[in-house]
Amino acid sequence: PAITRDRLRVAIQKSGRLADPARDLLASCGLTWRESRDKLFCYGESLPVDLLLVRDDDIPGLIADGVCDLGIVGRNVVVEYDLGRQAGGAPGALEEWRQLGWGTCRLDIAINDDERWAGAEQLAGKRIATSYPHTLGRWLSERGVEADIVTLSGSVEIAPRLGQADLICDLVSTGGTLAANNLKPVETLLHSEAVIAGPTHPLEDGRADIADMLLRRMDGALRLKE
Ligand code: PRT
Ligand code: ZN
Repeated sequence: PAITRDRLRVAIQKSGRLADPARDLLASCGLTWRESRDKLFCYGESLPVDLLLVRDDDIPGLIADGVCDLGIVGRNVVVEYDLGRQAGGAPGALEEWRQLGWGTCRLDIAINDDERWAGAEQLAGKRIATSYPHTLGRWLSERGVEADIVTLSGSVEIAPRLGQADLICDLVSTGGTLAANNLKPVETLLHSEAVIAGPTHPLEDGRADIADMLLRRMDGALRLKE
């Protein structure tokens, strides 16, 4: 069913690493908004653009379901979501409409720092803890390696010490957390940054023009920062 709306709805992270930069970017596009009491929905005052403040993991699904039109979210979350859909036989639903250049990190394989790394083949039969089972699964299958993926929603870095896994696949920025857990990165599966995620199809009704205007302003704001 076609959803008709004359206002654009943008999903951003409610709190966390991407929350403040996302708000700053929208503010630099001239958007002002009123926060509702539940702080979930923000009505845009200066432009017909409303915000939904959610957990980052919920952003891809909100766009895929047409509840939101665009989202500001890490590529890692977008890729994992679309690979999960494809694993279930559905087509991918999301595209990167813009790359924002911040929120950068890598999705890395990390092993105990006293172990030698000889390549992906050595992962055969190993237990790998991760919050990114689909992204890891694709990487392993591209290399013909069969390993046991242990999906954890958090605290992935301590899984080897707890005996839950032999090694991990997790996000890394400075590498400090890996080092503190006696782990070292050995392979990078994905280079990530914050992106504007949108549907694979163009927006309909008045939302297409609003999105064009917002993205033009964003491009200007991003260029000014360079
Ligand atoms: O509550 P909600 O679900 O919305 O938030 P969240 O806890 O899932 O996400 P959040 O706020 O931690 O991260 C949001 C996004 O920021 C991620 O999806 C990435 O796109 C991006 N990002 C950038 C990172 C990091 N850098 C990062 N370092 N996300 C997580 N980390 C973790 C890393 O895994 C490690 O555990 O931060 C820790 C510190 O990293 P080091 O390498 O600097 O020690
Ligand atoms: Zn999250």
